[in-house]
Amino acid sequence: MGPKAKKAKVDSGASAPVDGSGEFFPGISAIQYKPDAPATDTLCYKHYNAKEVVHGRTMEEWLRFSVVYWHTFRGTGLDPFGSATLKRPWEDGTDSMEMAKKRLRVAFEFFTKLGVKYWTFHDRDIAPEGATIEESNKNLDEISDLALQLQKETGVKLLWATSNLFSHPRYMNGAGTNPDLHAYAYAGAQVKKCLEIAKKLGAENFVFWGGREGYQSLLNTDVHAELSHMANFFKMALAYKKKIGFTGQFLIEPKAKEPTKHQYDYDAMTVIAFLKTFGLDKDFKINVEPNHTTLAGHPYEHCIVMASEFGFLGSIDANTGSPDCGWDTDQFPMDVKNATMVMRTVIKQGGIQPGGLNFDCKVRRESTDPEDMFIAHIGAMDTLARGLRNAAKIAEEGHLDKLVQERYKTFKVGLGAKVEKGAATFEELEEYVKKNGNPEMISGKQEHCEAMFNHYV
Ligand code: XUL
Ligand code: CO
Repeated sequence: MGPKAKKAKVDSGASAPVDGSGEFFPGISAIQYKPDAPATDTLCYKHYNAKEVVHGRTMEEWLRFSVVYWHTFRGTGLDPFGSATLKRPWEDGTDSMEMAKKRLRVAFEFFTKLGVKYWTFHDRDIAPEGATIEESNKNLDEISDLALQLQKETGVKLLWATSNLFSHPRYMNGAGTNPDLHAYAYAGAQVKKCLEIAKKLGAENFVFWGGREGYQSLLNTDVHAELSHMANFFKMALAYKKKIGFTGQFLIEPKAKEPTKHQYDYDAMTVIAFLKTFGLDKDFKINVEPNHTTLAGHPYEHCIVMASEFGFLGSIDANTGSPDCGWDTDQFPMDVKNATMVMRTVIKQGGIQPGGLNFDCKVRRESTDPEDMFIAHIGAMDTLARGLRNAAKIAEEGHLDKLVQERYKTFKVGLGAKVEKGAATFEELEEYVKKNGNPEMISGKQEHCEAMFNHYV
């Protein structure tokens, strides 16, 4: 922690009571920035100082943190081998409207005490599914009235909403790729309503994660039909967005596998190819989740970098997997090197707005105390804050950028510049070789870069 950070204005950004009062987390006060707190104090920020200016913007503006409703308020710790472990004191064990309203109040107390300005949800997280679409929609209307009121009272905003098109048995064969028109139509009706709710709550984005859009076997699947239907589904969503005047950014979230063995939106580059193939590339960006990137067999930051380089990075589901296991563990991101790589990309592209860093993460089923919900988010926010501080220093000192520029310098002059413009020919390349002979061996300097990177983290 540099002296500059210590002198900076201290403000957790929260309007929660600092005395720890509040109905649902009575022992926990609004989380404060305490850069000198001891290692054992994990209920304070040691690096994240919301209003401090780093690299020309406040940390809050760069980081745009968001809490997810599904893991944090609907997660029970259930796994394929065991039942719920996370027994929250406010839950009454029902999926009633009364419980949905109480849970929403719990969530807003949590957001406020944490000092996070955004939240995200699936339609079915916040309101119970009814027996008919009309009943489900009515439930959503009622719950979103309360959400709107709580947003107004606290200043917490909706980063994005999304439709759950994967939990209900009707979607077992997919939603926008379902071979049965009836299930496909249900998905359309559901997204239509969710777009209305997103508009009502001022969502800054809207996410499509292709939950069961993929295949289990190519023997029973017409992949061409399924992908074309999915593209037309997105075109209908765009038309409805325009019709109702919803201005949020549309995002597709790639994932390589799980729940289907092959998910169509495999990774960032696959999604870009899909968008370009079907003429959707001007209307959608990508919400990258690094745990999905690693499921695709790529390095942690790969999809973030690829999406950003081609102008498609819209938002980030900031989480991590365990490098030693091959499924979606949705852990809180606690690795400072990874966070530095992420924030380096965010800085390079001039910020992640109107997207954000959304904690699509769950506490471990063994982390059973309600305070663990706070500790997990604080730890992850501090990790990304450290990533931001490191990335800012890397950008300001410019050594890594200079090294990369230097590596490609032959493409800035003469024939290289012509290649970059797309104006060169094979004949000219041949002539160049005949004139200049064999290229020299030029070191890639990887270890030098790694050692330099380590200097900043
Ligand atoms: C699933 C996943 C989803 C999306 C929203 O792996 O990441 O929670 O973020 O549907
Ligand atoms: Co996600």
